[in-house]
Amino acid sequence: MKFDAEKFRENLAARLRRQYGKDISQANRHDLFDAVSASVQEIIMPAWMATRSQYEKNPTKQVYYLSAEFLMGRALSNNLINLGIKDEVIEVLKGMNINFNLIEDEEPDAGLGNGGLGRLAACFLDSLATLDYPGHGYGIRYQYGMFEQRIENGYQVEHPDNWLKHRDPWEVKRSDLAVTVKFGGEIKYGKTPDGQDRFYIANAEEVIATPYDMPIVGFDTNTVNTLRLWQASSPDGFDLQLFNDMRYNEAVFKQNEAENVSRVLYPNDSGPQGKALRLKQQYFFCSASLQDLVHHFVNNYGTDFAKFPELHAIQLNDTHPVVAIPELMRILMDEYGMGWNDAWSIIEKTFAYTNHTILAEALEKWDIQIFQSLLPRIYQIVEEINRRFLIELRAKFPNDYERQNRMSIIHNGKIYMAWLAIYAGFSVNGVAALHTDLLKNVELKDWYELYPKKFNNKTNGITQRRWLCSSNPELSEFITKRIGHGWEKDLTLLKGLEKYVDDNESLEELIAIKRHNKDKLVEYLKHKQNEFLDPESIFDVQVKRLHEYKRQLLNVLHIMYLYNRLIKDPSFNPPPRTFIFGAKSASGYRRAKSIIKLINTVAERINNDRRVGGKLRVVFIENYRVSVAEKIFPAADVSEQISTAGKEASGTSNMKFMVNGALTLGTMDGANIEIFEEAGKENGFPFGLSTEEIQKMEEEHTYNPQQYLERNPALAEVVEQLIDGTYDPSHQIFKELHDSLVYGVEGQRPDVYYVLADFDLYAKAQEKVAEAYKDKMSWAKKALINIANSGKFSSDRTIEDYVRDIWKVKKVVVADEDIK
Ligand code: 26Q
Repeated sequence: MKFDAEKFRENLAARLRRQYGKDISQANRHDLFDAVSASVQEIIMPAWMATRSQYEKNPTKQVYYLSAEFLMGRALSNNLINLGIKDEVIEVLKGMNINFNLIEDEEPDAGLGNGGLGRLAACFLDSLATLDYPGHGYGIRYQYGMFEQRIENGYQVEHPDNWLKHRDPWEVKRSDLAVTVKFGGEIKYGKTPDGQDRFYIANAEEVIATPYDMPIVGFDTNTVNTLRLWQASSPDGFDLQLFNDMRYNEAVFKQNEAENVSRVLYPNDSGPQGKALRLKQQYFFCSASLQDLVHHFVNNYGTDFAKFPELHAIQLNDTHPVVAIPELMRILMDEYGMGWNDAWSIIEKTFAYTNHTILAEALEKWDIQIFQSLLPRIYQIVEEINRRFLIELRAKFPNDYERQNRMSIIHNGKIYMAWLAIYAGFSVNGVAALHTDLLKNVELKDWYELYPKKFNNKTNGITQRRWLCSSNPELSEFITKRIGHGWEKDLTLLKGLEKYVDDNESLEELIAIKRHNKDKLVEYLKHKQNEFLDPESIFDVQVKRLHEYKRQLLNVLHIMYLYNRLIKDPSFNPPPRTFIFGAKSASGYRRAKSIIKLINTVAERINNDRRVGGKLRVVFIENYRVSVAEKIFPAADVSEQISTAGKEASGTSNMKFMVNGALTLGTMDGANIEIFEEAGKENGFPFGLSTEEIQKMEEEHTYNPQQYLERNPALAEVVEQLIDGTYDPSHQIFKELHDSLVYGVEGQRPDVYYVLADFDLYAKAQEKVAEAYKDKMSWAKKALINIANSGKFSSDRTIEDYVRDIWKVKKVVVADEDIK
């Protein structure tokens, strides 16, 4: 990318003048962020247009990643890096007396996702564009993204995330491509204007879907793909009659109701789901996206839909967009007059489904009542899909009525969205080797027996452009100094760093870089939270959504145990440690919220106890999100990946820690297994019960947490401290946590996630961490070995796997000459 400094400067000034009526000296930080971003957007535009026209010129297959979540974070720095003009822009701004770092911090995160699944979608888009694959995202333009978390009196309090308060400089509204999505109404059968007999819906509630496009800039390439997000609005606007009658609320009622569809991102609640508005969101963006694809197809190729699967691969990011399957059936049959069999043969070649969870309760099911009244025609189509499926199933397992019932897409009054996806699609994938094995052998065993060839693994990955180039420039320079460039697009080249694992100078430099990144995090927390951390201490970090299966509780109980030891035994002298947490809990997830309160309560106590003498500190980082994650990973020494074995589908923060040189303290779960495999177990701290051991206890009902409490008095003590007044004089706040471990509450077994069973093994692994950290050079060597072997965990590798096995798309290269 050629960069014209003079033109950029002029552009920036012109922007400020036009948009804000200011010159540079009058502009505030936000004005500057907006004008700089708009000027960058202008640089992106020609390549974006050229990419689109290349795709139009080459009728080749494209990938559409349908996802209810895209956790994009900030775009400015990332776009500059991918364009290859970051240093140049910083230079120009410096010349104008503008500090880039301050500008950068003005950008709100696009927090349109909960966690791993949403961030994975964002990493995939980056890799698709970088590798020159025609692949795009389709999702929802939530007006409010992931809530803003504040900690008040140790409790999480949620505030709305009004990320669109100012305009978003990256989006382009495409009113010309708006479509209508229909809800409710009655199914009718009758003649269309041109005399054909079709199903149609009468008296439906109509919602307008308007697309907003964001450019997805590839790294060191001209390819710029598109993330298209749909916004809901009312076709009728507000009611002027009612307004004139001074019935103001009624006047805007319909407008509000339509806009509510894309109002807010739903949390990944652990509790019962099935809210009608959530289903409305899902159908809203799936219907809009498929209408968009079909319109485009018909405009270019006419109505010979047999070609459709040759030009489209649609990846369903979990079950959230599965309603796209019957929606495409509806469009093909009701709007284009296709017969069932022809339409179905298109479906079977087009859709592929990714599963992201092993928790049975998280598999999406919809009440028939809710589904049918909201989407009557879609329900009818799902019934017909199921009728045909059951014929197939009965032929295969004629006498197995149990199985026929279990696998029926509709049973027990509910629609099983995963079943629909597996039956209709041609591919089902898990997101790590262990996860896929568990899908095949446990969770989706019935389905694997029926369709073994559909099942495949695609171990997750992360983009090194954001999680290394952008977030850790010093480590990036360290790498490039030794192995040259190239790793930005082929992370396996990091293997070349192994030459340096015994080079003291390199190890010293690595230590210095880590130290400097820790200093920067210390500085950030000082300003943001008035927290004073010791950068000499071990930074032991657990950042991820708060969930019982992720076992933040195991981490805190161990901290409470260390604290007890420090107080009782003055000769106990481990290296100083800082335990850092960052986590949001779904607003309705009561037990997760008590764990946040517990972390903060323990932190308050320990951090203010002078007897601890700087050996132990606990920090809860408020409002954990992508832009904060970018400051945390580079500063971490220890990566806490301590989920109950078999429960974390993959994990992706584990990979971000690894490329940034943190050592993994983790269970044999999800992608941790593959991380230990790549880096060598001796360069991390694996611990804990295996999936098999847990499965065995589960089957034989032999787990008795009481035994572990009896055998380990120090553990019994910390568990008792949850209710004995040590941390809470009311004895109430942590009672449910206590009882859930010891007795089981609300009909649950005690300690469902084997916290007590793994405690001792975890404490021993933590002792090894402390011991290992004493030898700085040997620690740095392990860190470098981790970095050198992190190549597998680039989302570029993941995308190549999807392309080869599932999507079968070809690269489309945009040449410099194609850009006008
Ligand atoms: C479902 C129904 C109603 C409301 C919300 C939801 C919902 C929303 C989000 C359910 C789940 C999610 C998010 C799940 C998720 O992030 N899963 C993670 O996906 C990562 C990428 O594959 C994995 O690495 C993680 O292991 C997995 O937990």
